[in-house]
Amino acid sequence: MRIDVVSIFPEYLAALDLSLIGKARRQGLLELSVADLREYTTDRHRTVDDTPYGGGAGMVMKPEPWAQALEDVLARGPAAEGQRPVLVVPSPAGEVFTQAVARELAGREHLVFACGRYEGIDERVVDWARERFEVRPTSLGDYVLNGGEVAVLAMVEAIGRLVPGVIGNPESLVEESHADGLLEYPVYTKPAVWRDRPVPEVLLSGHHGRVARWRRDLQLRRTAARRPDLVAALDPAALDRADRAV
Ligand code: 6GU
Repeated sequence: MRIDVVSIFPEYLAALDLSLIGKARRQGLLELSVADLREYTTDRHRTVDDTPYGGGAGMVMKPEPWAQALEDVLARGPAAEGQRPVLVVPSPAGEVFTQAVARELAGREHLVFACGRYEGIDERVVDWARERFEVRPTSLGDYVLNGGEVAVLAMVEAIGRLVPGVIGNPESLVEESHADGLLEYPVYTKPAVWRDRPVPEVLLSGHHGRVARWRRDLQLRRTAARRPDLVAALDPAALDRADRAV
């Protein structure tokens, strides 16, 4: 998979050299490149923003540097084989990024992230880009960040770990939160008693069936308590099938 990020703060993305995602890059599983939007300006001050038409607070990112940067990304990307690259535009006004979106994007060959700052990017860039990319305005959730960079760190990590080969033990992807629409069960390790708190007895029983039933019940109770919205979205038939299997 190839990932391009365009930002006026490329240093923010340095964290993608670390940990599992950094290792995947060094192994050639992910090809990740970060471009500085200011490299695509032509004036002496390397201007990327201007005042909004119609008035109002804040500044808007100018269209021309974005078009130059995205054209460069297209020119250097993998030769398109039918599939258009995906252009993810991080924005609190986007569609919410979920594990399902992460799964979908993990299957694509070329992802481009356009990090806006200030009040956003001139909307004509988005319209222009729709002729060249599959454009996805995407939000992490209902709160406001100062720019897309931190959101891109989160999205690239969530997507990158789903790319085959990036996680050593793919079994760990099966049992984690959101894999089956439920939250993860609680986990414990040694010692068996810590500061007068014992590990739940069933986990020491060696009885795999009882352990699986206990974990499943805690997943259901935890999800109902913390995320009733997730419970409402579950398919009851699939839930019954899964519960008969445990
Ligand atoms: Cl993706 N961008 C910004 N600027 N703020 C956000 C966000 C994204 N998701 C939630 N808040």
